[in-house]
Amino acid sequence: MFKSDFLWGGAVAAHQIEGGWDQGGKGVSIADVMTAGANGVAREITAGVIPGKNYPNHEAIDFYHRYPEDIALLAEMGLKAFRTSIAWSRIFPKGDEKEPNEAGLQFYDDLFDELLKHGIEPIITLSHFEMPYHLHEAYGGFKNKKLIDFFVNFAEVVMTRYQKKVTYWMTFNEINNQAGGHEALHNWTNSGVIVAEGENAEEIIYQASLYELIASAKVVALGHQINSNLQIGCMMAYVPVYPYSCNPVDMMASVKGMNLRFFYNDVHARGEIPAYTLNEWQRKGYEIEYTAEDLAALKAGTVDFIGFSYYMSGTVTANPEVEGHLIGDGLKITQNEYIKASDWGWPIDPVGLRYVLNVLEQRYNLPMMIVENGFGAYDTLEEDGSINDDYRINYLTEHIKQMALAINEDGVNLIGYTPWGIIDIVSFGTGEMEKRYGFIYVDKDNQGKGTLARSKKKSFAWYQEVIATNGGSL
Ligand code: BGP
Repeated sequence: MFKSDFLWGGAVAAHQIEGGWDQGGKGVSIADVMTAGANGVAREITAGVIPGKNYPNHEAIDFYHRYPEDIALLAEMGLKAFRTSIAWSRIFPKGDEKEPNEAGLQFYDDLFDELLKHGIEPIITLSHFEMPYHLHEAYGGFKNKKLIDFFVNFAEVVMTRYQKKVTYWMTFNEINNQAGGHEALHNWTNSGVIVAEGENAEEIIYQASLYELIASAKVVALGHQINSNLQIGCMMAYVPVYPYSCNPVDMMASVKGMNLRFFYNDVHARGEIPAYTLNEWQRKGYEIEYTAEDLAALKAGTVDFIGFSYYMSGTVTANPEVEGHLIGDGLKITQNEYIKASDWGWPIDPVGLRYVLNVLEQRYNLPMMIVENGFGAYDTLEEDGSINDDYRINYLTEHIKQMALAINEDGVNLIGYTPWGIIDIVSFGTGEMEKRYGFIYVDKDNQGKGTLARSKKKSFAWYQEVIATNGGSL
């Protein structure tokens, strides 16, 4: 079953939970210029902070001031690990300074001490869609090779400072979400790049991503020099791509779709740009720049573990007659008749998680951590204040059962599980508060109104029991 030291935890990201966006000397991050959207409506990204606009991350759930109370609740649930990110712009407000901001460093010292006091292991993402805004504005984000040094410098400062408090690190959150260069929001927030009209998004994002991958590899190597106990991983979004039919052309479409994800993971874990990507660049005439030294850096900085998010699966076809939306190279994402979707249209597929664990085990043979998984839903607050989120409990139960099968029957090496949004936070995709993932409810609505009071949902006691029995209660 689950190892005795299995890391049962919960996950969040700094910009979605902290608030205090301009406090303690913090600079503006790219997440701070994202206004609220809605279900099905993308967030607006403004050029700088415009007074009077609704920027949900500015206050978020005020974890910046309330973290002792929140961590006490997480400890009561029995959490062994807590994944969050370090807001880069708390440490380097503009990103290109020489000296870090001591107040920002102190905040995370205090936060990690509070977690450790309760026996909760911090798991830290270095960059979770929250690059200092200045690095986007003045340099164009990771389009610019200079960003590598800024990121490595940031990582060096925090890894040196927290090496005794934090063992598990990840470099870029969901780095592969930029694959194909078709999702403007992700492009912007992950690599800090905006693609102008008429530019080839795919080529630009490949270049920016490669610079991120080089930066990531340098940080892995540097982290090991700082302290050989550090475990440094990557963080990938895994949406497995199924073939729509057993038609061989659909099967090959799924291979191509999976390669869009594997590219990033192959570089992180094998330290080489895979042949299918090099061939694609050549075929499409992309002039991606890198040096022999960069390739050596990739080789010298392969990851210790694979962190990934899993929410859903996708289905792809190469058949022009099947309806769906094009994702490039003639591939179309289409409906899967065997799978239902959430209110936000996210396909719910627990077995897909077992499939991903198998594929990754066979491909990389590295320890794995599921660092995001969860069910975004509208919750109903009953008159007595309770929230009966059986839909969330069901979703999580089914996914954990598949994890157990992957461990027991398939022999995968899974070391931890940190469900997403363990406490209600701002949704990344929509900026809404009411797309809730938490086991702890936060009284705040989409307009920003509410007392911010915390209360336990039904899932709180359920997860407490799962952890207490090491998964035995399922
Ligand atoms: C992932 C991100 C998270 C997160 C989650 C849920 O892509 O890493 O930051 O928010 O998805 O997405 P959403 O908040 O849009 O429901």
